[in-house]
Amino acid sequence: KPAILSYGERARLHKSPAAKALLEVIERKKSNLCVSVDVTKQADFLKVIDVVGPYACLIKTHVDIIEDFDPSLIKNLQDLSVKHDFLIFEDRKFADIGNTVALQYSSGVHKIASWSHITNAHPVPGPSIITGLASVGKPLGRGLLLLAEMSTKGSLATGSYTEEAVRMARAHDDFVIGFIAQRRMEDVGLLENAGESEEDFLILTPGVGLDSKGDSMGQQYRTPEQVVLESGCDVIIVGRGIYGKSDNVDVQAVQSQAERYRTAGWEAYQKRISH
Ligand code: 5IU
Repeated sequence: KPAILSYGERARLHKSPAAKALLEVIERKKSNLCVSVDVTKQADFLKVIDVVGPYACLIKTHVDIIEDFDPSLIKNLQDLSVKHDFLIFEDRKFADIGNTVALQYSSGVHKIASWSHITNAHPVPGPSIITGLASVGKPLGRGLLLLAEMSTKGSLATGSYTEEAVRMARAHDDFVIGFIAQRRMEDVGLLENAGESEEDFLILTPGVGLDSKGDSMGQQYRTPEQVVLESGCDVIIVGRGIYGKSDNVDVQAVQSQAERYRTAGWEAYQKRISH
């Protein structure tokens, strides 16, 4: 089995500008923590991001849940991304035909492609969803993650669905930089020369929590150690475990949780590469 490369080594080898930038920031900040900020007011959104920014390589957004959205939010988000040195991932989960997703990605109120370094898509429509999104995102140096698995109870993204997602990504690795998944995908989808090819898909993993096993709506949590060390994932995605209850942002608590998850994620990675 080949040795596990460090994030920094992978950054040097990667051909995708988006993947390279993410791997570089992970190495530079010693953080494989992506903070998911699912809050509904601009002020809370920016406050949480300003507090967690120093500890995160990536901030994951759902821009469509912000009820007082206006375009200044994007400018403020971009300013925070420069101030704290993180990338932006709009968790849009595109799922329509190529022509429609290209419009949803480029246009509308949110113009996601103009500010989000990374976005994601369900593979359910087939490869045309990738070519549709790539027509907009590739010229901008963006990267796409395919949803190969989900963290929720009863997810249908398993077995041959996950395998087909991996095959689709392999056929479009000029734009697909990785997967939302719960484990590494090297052995999925029958790669004949597993471990010998130059492919390097990033695995970003939601459903991460240190104090809870799940919520009342089907979410399931695993610890950073299970996700990074045991399952070999690259980036932990943490939401409520860090920002808690969004209606009352406690800056001290949010900061200490961000620090705690960042440390847990990085220690799990250091154990993984030293094995
Ligand atoms: N998310 C998941 N599971 C998945 C996928 C996305 O939780 O399989 I794909 C999103 C949903 C939410 C964040 O925005 O990741 C997790 O938030 P919490 O850490 O608060 O559960």
